[in-house]
Amino acid sequence: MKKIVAWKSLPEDVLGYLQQHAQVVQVDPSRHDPFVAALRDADGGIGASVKITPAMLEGASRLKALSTISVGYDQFDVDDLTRRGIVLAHTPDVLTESTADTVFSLILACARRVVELADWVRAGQWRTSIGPAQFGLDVQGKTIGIVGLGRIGGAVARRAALGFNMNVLYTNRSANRQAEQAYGARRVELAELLAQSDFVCLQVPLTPETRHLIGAAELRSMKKSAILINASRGATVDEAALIEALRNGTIHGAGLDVFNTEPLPADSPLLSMPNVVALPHIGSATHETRHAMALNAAENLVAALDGTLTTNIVNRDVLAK
Ligand code: 8YV
Repeated sequence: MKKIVAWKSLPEDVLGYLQQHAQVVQVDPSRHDPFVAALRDADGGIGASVKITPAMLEGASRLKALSTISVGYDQFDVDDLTRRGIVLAHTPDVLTESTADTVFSLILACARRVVELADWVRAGQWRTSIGPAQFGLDVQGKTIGIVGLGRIGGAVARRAALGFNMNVLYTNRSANRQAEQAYGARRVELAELLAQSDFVCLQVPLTPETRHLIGAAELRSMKKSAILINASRGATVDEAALIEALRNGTIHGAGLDVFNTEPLPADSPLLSMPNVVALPHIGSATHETRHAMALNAAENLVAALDGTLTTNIVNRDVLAK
């Protein structure tokens, strides 16, 4: 029987499904040596949120497939996996809508100061009817700039255009005709997007090209009234430059679901800024979506080990080997 290593706990039914196809060994990824030993003895692996380095795969000669319970795959060295002939599968699609909801939660929370004012009420500060000191900014009718108009970016664009009557600008490697037709989205250069947008949403994967895509110069080129939303990966933004920009009013605020270091250290200056909404990387984190992701990843893994997987493959080149 094939052997699968799981480095994240799985819903019972998903574990049951995997056990119909293989022996499943659950490991605690914080215990490095037993984890690596288990990978050496496995045909496949499934998990999320842990860096899998080439060194960890030395000697894992049976390993044929890894399946991440995420759409992002920046925890893996894809070229190294391809060289080793290991298929990497991921879970796009199933998390698109719930992640776009998280992005919109951040947009609304920042613009209408939801977290700050809820804290203010809880602290017993609401003593007379509110005035301009508690007012926020409109979302409807404003301009949203989406950096990376893939699946999740497209779902954000739909909410923005059809739900909030917003103008949609975007950057992307290729034109997204569907979003242009359905949501009036306009493809522009990053400089124009940053200069024109009231809300700048980062929806790019983390790659060497997107690391620190938004730094001090980009923040300076945004409107003073702009709000930056990041639910992609922390490292797409130069966090030190962002802290500076938020401190000195270069931009108005930020809604962040992702950070340089996660969990966000308790002494991060971001946590003491009223113009920041910080979430604990909840992008896809609903009961329904996380279950769908685990099942999708398990099905991907079983099919990859059978040699029948045709979708959700990160490194297609490996199949040509
Ligand atoms: C989580 C995510 O990080 O899918 C992604 O890329 O960012 C998230 O959904 C997590 O890995 C889910 O287990």
